[in-house]
Amino acid sequence: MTIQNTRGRFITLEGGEGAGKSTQAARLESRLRARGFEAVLTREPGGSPLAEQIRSAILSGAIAPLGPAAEAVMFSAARIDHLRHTIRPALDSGKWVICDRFSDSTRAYQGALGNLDPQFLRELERVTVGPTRPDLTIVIDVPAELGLARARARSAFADRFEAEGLAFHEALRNAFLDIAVDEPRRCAVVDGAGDADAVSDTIWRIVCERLVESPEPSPEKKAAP
Ligand code: Z5A
Repeated sequence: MTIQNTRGRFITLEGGEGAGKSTQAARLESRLRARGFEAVLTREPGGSPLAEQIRSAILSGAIAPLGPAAEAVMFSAARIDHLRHTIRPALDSGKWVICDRFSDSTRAYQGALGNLDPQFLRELERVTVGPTRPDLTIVIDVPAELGLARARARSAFADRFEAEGLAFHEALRNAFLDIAVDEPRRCAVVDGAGDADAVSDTIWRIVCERLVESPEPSPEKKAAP
């Protein structure tokens, strides 16, 4: 199978808690590397030294009392540093970037669930991300109960968002599915409830199909937000 590699590709993985994003991001990176592609695996919030410091502040819950607008600004500040120091340099040198969460998480967590003004979020995303939009976003979809059970089995400690109740996580799931419906050329929804090998095979098939046969940026990417 031939994958065009004239420039770096930017793939993001999104979804609720315990969907399997980190597991699948690592597998995708391995598959790309095994085929000779240079790939960078990174995450949000974080992915650069300053962004990792901001991550600690947000996930500790220290920012939460300031409300969702302040959290959105903090995630965006981390994203600006991450884009500047990690994502753009990698893409510019022809590497593939696999990012565990990106701006759709701000849209879902702070936007949909925080009830922020959509115009404010669109403008924040525009100044934060600029033209560096994902070529492909994999939304890993699992029932909220399953995702939470996986997250809790992995760690007894619940961070800022894991501590929210089931209704929050069901609404979160719907927010990610809505994003995928709005931008079908950029997004692909993958059922994450199966075993990790099967999910990985599905993601790999989508990456090959979308990035081999449609090497140009999608219309949504050119136009958004
Ligand atoms: N956040 C935000 O609000 N706004 C933003 O703009 C951004 C983020 C960027 C970051 O937390 C938090 O920040 C996040 C959103 C918010 N909310 N929380 N909490 P994080 O980085 O610490 O964690 P996360 O991004 O939410 O990921 P996660 O919940 O840790 O899960 P995951 O990456 O989707 O899953 P995983 O680590 O790959 O797997 C979880 C467990 O399930 C693990 O034990 C695996 O071995 C197991 N697993 C994975 N796949 C399978 C399958 N297929 N079958 C069975 N078991 C599996």
